[in-house]
Amino acid sequence: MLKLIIGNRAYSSWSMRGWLALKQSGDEFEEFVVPLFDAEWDERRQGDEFAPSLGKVPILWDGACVVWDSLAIIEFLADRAGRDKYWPEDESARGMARSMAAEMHSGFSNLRRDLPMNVRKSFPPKDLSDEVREEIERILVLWAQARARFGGTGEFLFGDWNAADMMFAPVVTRFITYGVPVPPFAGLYMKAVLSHPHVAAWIDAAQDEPWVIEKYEDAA
Ligand SMILES: N[C@@H](CCC(=O)N[C@@H](CS)C(=O)NCC(=O)O)C(=O)O
Repeated sequence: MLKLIIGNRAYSSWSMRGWLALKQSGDEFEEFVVPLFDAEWDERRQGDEFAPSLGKVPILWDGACVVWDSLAIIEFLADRAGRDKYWPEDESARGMARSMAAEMHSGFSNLRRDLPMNVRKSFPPKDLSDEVREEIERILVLWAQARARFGGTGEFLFGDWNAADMMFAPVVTRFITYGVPVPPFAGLYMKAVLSHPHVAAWIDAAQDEPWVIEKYEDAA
């Protein structure tokens, strides 16, 4: 059976993406949650199961085959479960969806650093640096363009729920956690993401986790 190793649901945004991708496949899988940065973290990451990614999660094992890194997991599962479950059928839409997923994967480092994911918390809106503001503006432009060009009658970026939405789901939760103001179209999109059953299940399960990482519990 497929096995997915993830970090805490409360804080691990890359794990959330990998887990959403695996849920989308419809395949059964075992999951192992490892508490990020706990007392055994350094020792655990030396273990064979973690070695291929140098300890970073998510990691997907399929028998002896191992795939790490959220975007690689999406592509591996798209090959296995069917591309249409992950990417739009239309070529132009697919090109844009892949580009947006890749830009999320390689970019927005200021946003990721200054607004770490914590799906259990909501803080009062805080002052944002110019760099973070620019990244938020870029995300909103991408969302608006995808919705306008390819959203059709669906609720998601490209109409139906797909890999681009999975990549941006932790951005949606960050916007909620830090009270980032968004235009109405984005508010509707974010509501749809949070209502998606897989996203809702992830956030729900995070509430019961025992682990707390203090540095992510303070909005300062
Ligand atoms: N590019 C990787 C990033 C993976 C990553 O940095 N995961 C974090 C958890 S969200 C992690 O394992 N951090 C622990 C560490 O860096 O030691 C991906 O897309 O999966």
